[in-house]
Amino acid sequence: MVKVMATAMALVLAFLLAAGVGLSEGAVYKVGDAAGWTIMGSPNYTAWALSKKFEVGNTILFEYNKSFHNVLEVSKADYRSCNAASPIATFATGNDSITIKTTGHHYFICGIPGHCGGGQKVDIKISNRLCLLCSPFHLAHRLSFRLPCYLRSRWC
Ligand SMILES: *[C@@H]1O[C@H](CO)[C@@H](O)[C@H](O)[C@H]1NC(C)=O
Ligand SMILES: *[C@@H]1O[C@H](CO)[C@@H](O)[C@H](O)[C@H]1NC(C)=O
Ligand SMILES: *[C@@H]1O[C@H](CO)[C@@H](O)[C@H](O)[C@H]1NC(C)=O
Ligand SMILES: [Cu+2]
Repeated sequence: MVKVMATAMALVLAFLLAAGVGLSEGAVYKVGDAAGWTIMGSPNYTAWALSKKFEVGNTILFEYNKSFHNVLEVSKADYRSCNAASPIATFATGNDSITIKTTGHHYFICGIPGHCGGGQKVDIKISNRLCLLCSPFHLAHRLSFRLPCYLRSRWC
């Protein structure tokens, strides 16, 4: 009996993991929401990023007028100092979709002189603590269970 229950629980957990991962994978976040990637109105991209719960597999969309801006993925040091001279990757189409494949910080700045210093920079952070647990909590959250929601906010 105990064995049957353990097997059933393992199956449920496996289902939740699979479903949770599947749900989060397709999400697209447009940087700055309606404002997009700009210096007009000085959007606070730090506050924007903090308001999201990014997960591996999410897509970050930078929408901007390419006559005035670009997107450089940079190191932490270059993000801090707004150094545009040695980017890890450069995007310049004006409509760049970047899928985040790893946990940790992903730093992006605008490479046009003065823009990063003026705040056109964003730190996309994907937490790596107890990652496997996040997916079922994510699903449970969508299904409106309150307790997993609390646990998730503490652990993920
Ligand atoms: C942007 O938002 C962050 C987080 O809320 C805050 O710490 C920071 O002071 C804000 N920056 C500006 C320039 O308002
Ligand atoms: C970008 O800005 C230039 C100059 O204001 C304008 O002519 C052009 O139409 C804009 N492009 C887009 C895609 O908004
Ligand atoms: C940007 O690309 C997305 C698809 O990746 C598309 O839905 C959207 O309309 C595009 N926006 C512009 C301004 O071209
Ligand atoms: Cu710019």
